Amino acid sequence: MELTAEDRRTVTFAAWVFALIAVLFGFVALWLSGRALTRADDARAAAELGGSATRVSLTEFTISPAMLHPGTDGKLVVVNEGKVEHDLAVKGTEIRTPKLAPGERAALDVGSLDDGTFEAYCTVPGHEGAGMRATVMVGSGSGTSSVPRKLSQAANDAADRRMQEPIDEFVAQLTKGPNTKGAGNRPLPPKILPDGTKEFELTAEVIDWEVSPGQVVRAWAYNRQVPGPLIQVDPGDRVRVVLHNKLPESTSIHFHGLLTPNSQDGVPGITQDPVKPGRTFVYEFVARGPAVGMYHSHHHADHQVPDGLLGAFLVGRQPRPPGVTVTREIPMVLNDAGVIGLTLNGKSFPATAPIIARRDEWVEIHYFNEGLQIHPMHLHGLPQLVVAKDGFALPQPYLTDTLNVAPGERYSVLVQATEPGVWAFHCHILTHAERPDGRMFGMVTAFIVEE
Ligand SMILES: [Cu+2]
Repeated sequence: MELTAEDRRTVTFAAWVFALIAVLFGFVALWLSGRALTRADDARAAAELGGSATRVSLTEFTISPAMLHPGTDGKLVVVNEGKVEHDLAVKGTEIRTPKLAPGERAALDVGSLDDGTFEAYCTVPGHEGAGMRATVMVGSGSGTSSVPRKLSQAANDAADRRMQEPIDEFVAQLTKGPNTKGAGNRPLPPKILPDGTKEFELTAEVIDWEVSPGQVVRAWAYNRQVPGPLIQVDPGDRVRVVLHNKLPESTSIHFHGLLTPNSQDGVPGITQDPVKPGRTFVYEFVARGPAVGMYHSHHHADHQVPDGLLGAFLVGRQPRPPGVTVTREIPMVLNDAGVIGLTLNGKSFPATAPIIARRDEWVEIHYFNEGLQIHPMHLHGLPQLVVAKDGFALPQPYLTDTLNVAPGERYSVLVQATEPGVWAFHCHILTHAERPDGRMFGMVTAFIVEE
């Protein structure tokens, strides 16, 4: 086959493009291997200079990172990656590296510092003013290790007392009542219409909501509560949900986990128009079940739902194993985002409500994950018998002590209050349950078994 001049130009051009791509790949490979070497170097230096030391880079005129967390050995590896001499010193102490020439490195032992934050800087005149400042964080709050390097007994006792405070506040609820204003999941009685339809009115508006004692946020709520009111109907009931939008933006309600006609699915742009501020929209369907559903916004849902537009919707009840009599059904709505944050039923510990049961009583807990993260819900002392997933009864219920609940999922578990005592009940992603200073918050409550 003969190539025309046009063909040849195309072939030449294609060859050039290939060559260029090959060269680019070559550069990327070189750059990557260079980086890998630098890292290997750093790891070796860190090992030589002391275990898990954290690397600090000095350049003109920054110290990077700006927050320095010493390794578990109390050391920082300081590297001068600039073009002139630098050093690193901790203000108000004798702790400093020698003057480092470009390319030199040294270990800085800050292990003698007490817990807390300290200013670090380069002592070369003018360099601190030009920006070579950083903070050294020792002990609690350190990203490297929450185990303080050095703590006096008094400081340890003070930390223990600090950690006891929210627990005392939680326990005081048993005698003094809730320590925050407002509670969600309050059962919403229906208005029975002449044809037997159960009508529920939901008003969406922005309200003040006390998440934990003194922490008031601007929540997006149904009927002035987070979670919204608990809706319970029976299979076969005709249901009417009247939504009044008093929010500053459009909204809708999606009945998650309930089987509704498509037109009632509540997805603006797909099954309906957005419900504009000031407008009312009516949803109608026949409840099918049993079902463990949720109702929540499906418009700007990324913020409207975690900000509070969420609630539990139960149809009928899950089948129970033979011989088990459940005395109470407890909705447990999990959230982790928006203004409400890490919460159980719209409250963060110590404002969460304890579950109190008499010995040998069976309670049913329905988890609803309305958040953006997974939550392994761990109950101490009392096994959880998982009987339904997303409202579908399991052919073979199973026992567990930690149940992973993903966003959108619902699990129904039965718990028998066999062992008296106060049993911790919390999400086992520990940063969802404890602050960096050790105080419990967020997704923590207690299951209390009384004699
Ligand atoms: Cu969690």
